[in-house]
Amino acid sequence: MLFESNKLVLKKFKGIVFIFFLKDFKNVKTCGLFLFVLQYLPPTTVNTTKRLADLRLLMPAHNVSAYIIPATDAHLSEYIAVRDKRLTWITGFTGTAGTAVVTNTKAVFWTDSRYWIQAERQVDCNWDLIRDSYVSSIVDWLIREIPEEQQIGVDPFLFSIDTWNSYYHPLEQAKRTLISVPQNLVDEVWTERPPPPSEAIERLPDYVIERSWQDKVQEIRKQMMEDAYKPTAVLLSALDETACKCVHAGLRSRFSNSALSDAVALFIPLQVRDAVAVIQLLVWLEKSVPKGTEDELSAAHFVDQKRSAQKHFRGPSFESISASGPNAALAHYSPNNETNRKLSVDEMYMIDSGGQYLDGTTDITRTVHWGVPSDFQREAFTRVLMGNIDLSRLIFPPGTSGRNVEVLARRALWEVGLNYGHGTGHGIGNYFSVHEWPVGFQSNNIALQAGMFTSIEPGYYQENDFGIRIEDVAVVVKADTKFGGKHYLTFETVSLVPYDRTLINTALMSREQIEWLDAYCQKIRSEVVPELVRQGLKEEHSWVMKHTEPFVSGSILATASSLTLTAALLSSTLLQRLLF
Ligand SMILES: [Mn+2]
Repeated sequence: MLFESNKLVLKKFKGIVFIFFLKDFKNVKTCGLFLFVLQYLPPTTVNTTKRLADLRLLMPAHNVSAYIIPATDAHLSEYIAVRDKRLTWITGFTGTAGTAVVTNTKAVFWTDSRYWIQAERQVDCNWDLIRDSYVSSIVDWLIREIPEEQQIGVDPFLFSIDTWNSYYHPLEQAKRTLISVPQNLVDEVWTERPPPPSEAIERLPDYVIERSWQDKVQEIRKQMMEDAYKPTAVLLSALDETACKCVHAGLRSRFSNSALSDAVALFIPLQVRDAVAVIQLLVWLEKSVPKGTEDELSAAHFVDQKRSAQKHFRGPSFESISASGPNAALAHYSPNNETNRKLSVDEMYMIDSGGQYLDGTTDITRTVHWGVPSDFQREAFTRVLMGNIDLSRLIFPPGTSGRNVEVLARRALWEVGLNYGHGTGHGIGNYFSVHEWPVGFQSNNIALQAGMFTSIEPGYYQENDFGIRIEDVAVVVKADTKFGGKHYLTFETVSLVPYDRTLINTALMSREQIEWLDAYCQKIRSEVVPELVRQGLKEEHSWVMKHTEPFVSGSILATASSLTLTAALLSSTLLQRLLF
């Protein structure tokens, strides 16, 4: 981290470097490394002094020397109501992942690499940031700080049994006790805690429901009877689980809306409609960025507007990551008024966004450069793309878990000593949670099965400079293999937006990778172009044709199929009516 290397410079030169420090790091806090260095807090931090003092006053009555505050709610949701954002209230941190521990003298906050810089911008000097997110790191810290025989408290409603066990056992071995404090101590001191959400519960229309709730309950009962343990009841606590399995309607929260059965057939047209909105954004930015009129917020707003014009749109699936230059190096940055950056032809730009539609959920990231990228930027982008392609085109036997194959998304980067500090993909719901467990590439995800939707999203982040991520949604499908191995699987990429060619160096890529890329471009032409034509988007149509030209020069196959396709399109009376 540059922040840390700068500390070293400060030690050597003291006063002289102080000026640079404030200039370069005005958006992250400095908490007085030396007596003469003034404490600097960015405007994005929250003063937590009184909140912590109030919480500490309550701890002796419950006989706890430390109190653990996780980021989730009683349903263990990812996106939670403001009323449940206890971690945000006590720390000032607004990201979706992290854990805080408060003792009588210390307040410490753990989060993963996606959020390190955001935490430095939001959390004040009462807090120490630990750049780690593993429970083992928190347990080790507790054992160092809390004497033997003392107790550590948690709200039992905010911990799964697994998480409870991962704290309880190592603490017990070290003679410290994890205890359940049913009354949430943050709630006790949170005087202006907002009321529960009051949005209406929405029932999905019948035309997007494939199976009734009665069918789903019947299916669960069947599984219970077949199970070796013969359970007499199944507990469903997650909001999306209960909404999908039981009542075919869900609680509307800000980002995840309602419920739907698996409607794969409806998903492809959805991805076409979503691609139209993202393509409109890219075309518009290509024209307006050189004029210097647009910034991260206006771009995020534009794509939301374009999505909202598409059929069945219900809202964004998460807050868009619209990030230019160094802001994109923060993998999960979202712009606000303090950090908003003007878009420029001299910087790379990343847009990670998605929509909730009645017939599905989308999540896509594209990284672009409107000027001349450096050789390093081009190589890093190309290697991220190679990783995306290598994983996407993999054929694998049934029973394969995502964690066993995700290395393919990193190989091209590892080869040159580069990497990324986040997961490679997550399950994605169907008009549901945009990060849907248990599908994905993490160690606790289940084996991949046909019909599962997952994101594939390798990246590369160069701190204080730029960030790259290429994210597509892919569905697991049956694969054709030469020797017909039974039930082999592969991915089919369903996101349909061209990758920025300015950043692709095909000299680095294998023939197979380029062929995959060409086939993907053809798929965009055959699936998205008719919809652009239908929606009367001429400029977007020619932009897509230009950005999906075959890479393999003189490739008879690719040229022939693009000609056939163009001819087929030209013969369409609809197209003729719109274009001529
Ligand atoms: Mn994603």
